[in-house]
Amino acid sequence: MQKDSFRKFKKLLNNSQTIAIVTHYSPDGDAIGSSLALYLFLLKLGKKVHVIVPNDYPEFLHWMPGHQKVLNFQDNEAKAAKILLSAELIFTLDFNSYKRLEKLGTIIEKTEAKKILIDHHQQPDQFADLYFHDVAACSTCELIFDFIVGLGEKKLIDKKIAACIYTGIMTDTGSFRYPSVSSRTHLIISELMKTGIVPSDIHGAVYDNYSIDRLKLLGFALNEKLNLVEGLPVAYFSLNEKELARFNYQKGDIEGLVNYPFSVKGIKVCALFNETEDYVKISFRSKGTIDMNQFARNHFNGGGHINAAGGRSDENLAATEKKFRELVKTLF
Ligand SMILES: [Mn+2]
Repeated sequence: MQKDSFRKFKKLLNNSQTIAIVTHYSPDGDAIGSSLALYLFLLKLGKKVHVIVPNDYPEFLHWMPGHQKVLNFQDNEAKAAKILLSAELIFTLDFNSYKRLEKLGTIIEKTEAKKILIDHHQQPDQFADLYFHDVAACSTCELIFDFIVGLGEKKLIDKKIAACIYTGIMTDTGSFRYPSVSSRTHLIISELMKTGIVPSDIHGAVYDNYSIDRLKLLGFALNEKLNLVEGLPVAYFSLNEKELARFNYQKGDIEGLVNYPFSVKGIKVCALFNETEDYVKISFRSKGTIDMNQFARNHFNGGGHINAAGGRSDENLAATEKKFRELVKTLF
C-alpha cells in the first residue's frame, strides 16, 4: 500500500485548474468507470477536465454518464497531446506502468504536469508525484470512492458518479464473486445505492446488451476451442483472427471468456490467447495463491494482479501456446 496524505492531494488539487485523466489500453469497466467518476467529480469542483483513453472501449460501456466527452487518443492524437502537454495535473487510473498506455505513454512521459496515480495493480512504477495505491482494493473504482470521501467531498457523489463507481466495482469483481471483495466493498455499494442507482439496471446495461454473434462466438469457443493441459488443473482458449472474424468480432466480445473453465471442478489456472493484427493478446486467471502477475511479468511481457493478469507475445499463436504449455508446469 502506498498512499500519500489527503493534505497533499488537496494542495495539489487546489493548485490545478486544468486536469487530464488517462487510463490503460483497451479500457475495461473499471478503467472507464473510475475515469468518468473522477471526471464528473472534478467538474463539480469547478475544474477544467478531460478524459483521454489510448484506444476504443466496448459498446457495453457507452451508456455511462460522460462517455460522449471521452477523447480517443487513436482518433485525435494531436488534440490529446495538446491537452496533456498543457495540463497542470494528470490522474493516471487503473494501471501501474506507462507501458500499459502503448503510444500514449510516450507523450505522457514528456509532460510537465504533476501526476497522481490511483490504482490497485501490483508493483506500480514510480512515475507519479503522489500515490493512492492499494493492491487490496477490489477495483480502482473502490479507491475513487475512498479518494472522494478522503477529500471530505462525499456529499458530491451523486447518482451519475455512483453509477460509474458501481460499474467498475461490479466488473472488476466478476459481479462480487472474487476474493478481492471485502465487507468494505459491500458497505461502499450500500452508500452508492443511497444515491438512487438501480444495480439491476446497471447489470442489464453491461451484461445483457450483447450481439447474437458474441453469444455464438462464446458457444464456438466453449465447444471447439477449449484446451486442457494434461495432468494439470489448467485450461485455456486460443482464437485466431479468422475465427474471430467469422463471428464479426467486436471489442469486448471475448471479455469474461477466460473465466469459463473455472466452472469445471478442480480447474486452478485459465488462459486466453487471441490473435490480433500485431501480436497475441493474453489473459491469465488463477485461483488461490498461484501468482499470475509474476508469471506474466517473467514470461509474457505483462503483469496485473495475482489472480488476474494480462500479457502479450510477439510469436505466433501456436508458438505462444507451446511456450505456455511448457511454462505453466512451473506454477505447480
Ligand atoms: Mn481495475
